[in-house]
This record gives sequence, structure tokens and C-alpha cells, in this order.
Amino acid sequence: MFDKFMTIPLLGPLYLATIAEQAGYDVSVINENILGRKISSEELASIDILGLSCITATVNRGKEIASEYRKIRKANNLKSRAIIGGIHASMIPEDV
Ligand code: B12
Repeated sequence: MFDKFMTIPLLGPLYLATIAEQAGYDVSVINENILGRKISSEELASIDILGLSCITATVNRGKEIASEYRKIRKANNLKSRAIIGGIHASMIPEDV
């Protein structure tokens, strides 16, 4: 299912990651379409703040990741949060 999307990193998350990194945060940008696999539960469990950047074509997968992240947070009693941004969230915030 991944190969139907272009494997070009979106500018939005790269800009945000650069700003966060310059502010002193340890940041990783993970693009499942470039990675060629889904992000693992272990990777999700190691994230303090999860930022998801979605267009409409990828928002359902973004919601799936957010749900899995919520389960992991609750199971481990973590205070971390997921935030969804990108053009879909900007245009239809009530959907996310
Ligand atoms: C440039 C562009 C492209 C370039 C991308 C170049 C690149 N490296 O990023 C190319 C030509 C490759 C491209 C391809 C596609 N595009 Co395009 N593209 C655009 C365009 C013109 C600008 C996007 C952009 O870079 N904006 C600047 C960045 C900085 O803004 P941003 O990503 O929105 O991020 C900001 C906020 O959204 C927010 N944000 C983003 N992520 C997150 C995450 C968090 C946690 C938070 C808090 C905030 C946040 O912060 C950022 C800074 O303000 C938009 C139209 C538009 N005006 O937005 C269409 C647009 C995004 N594309 C669109 C589409 C459909 C596609 C394709 C699916 C086309 C296709 N059929 O293949 C592909 C998908 C590519 C992919 N990998 O997913 C649609 C999306 C429609 C939708 N409802 O989702 C748009 C809106 C055009 C349109 N009106 O139809 N695209």
C-alpha cells in the first residue's frame, strides 16, 4: 500500500522538526512511505511528543498511529501527547 504515495518528504514536518531541533529538542522525522514499513510499537513507546503530519490521503493512517500511541501511553502511564497537523487538519480540524 505504501508504493502508491510519492516518496518525497513533505516540507511541513521538516520545517517543524528543524525549528524544534534548533530549540534544543531531540527530533526524528519518520516517513512511513519512505521507510517502506509501519512505525513499530517500540518506536512509538520511545516518543515523548508525537507530531503527525497528514494530507487527506494519509489521515486515516495518521489516526491509526494516534490510536496505537494512545494505547501505549495508557498502558505505560505516560503523560506524552499526539498532535495531528498538516493541510487536512488545517482545513477540517473537527475531523481530527
Ligand atoms: C508543494 C506541494 C507538493 C509537492 C511537495 C513538495 C514537498 N517536498 O513537500 C509535491 C509536488 C511533491 C506534492 C505532491 C502531492 N500533493 Co501536494 N501540494 C503542495 C502545496 C502546493 C504546498 C505544500 C507545502 O509544502 N506547503 C508548505 C508547508 C510548510 O506547509 P504544510 O505542509 O501545510 O505544513 C504547515 C502546516 O500544515 C503545519 N503542519 C504540518 N504538519 C504538521 C504537524 C504538526 C504536528 C503540527 C502541529 C503542524 C503541522 O505546519 C506547517 C507550517 O505552517 C500544497 C497546496 C498548499 N497550498 O498547501 C499541495 C497539496 C498539499 N498537495 C496535495 C496533493 C493531493 C498531493 C498529492 C497526493 C498529489 C498526487 N496525486 O500525487 C501528492 C502527495 C505527496 C506526498 N508525499 O504525500 C493537496 C492535498 C489535499 C488534501 N486534502 O490533503 C494540496 C493541498 C493541493 C490541493 N489543493 O489539492 N505536493
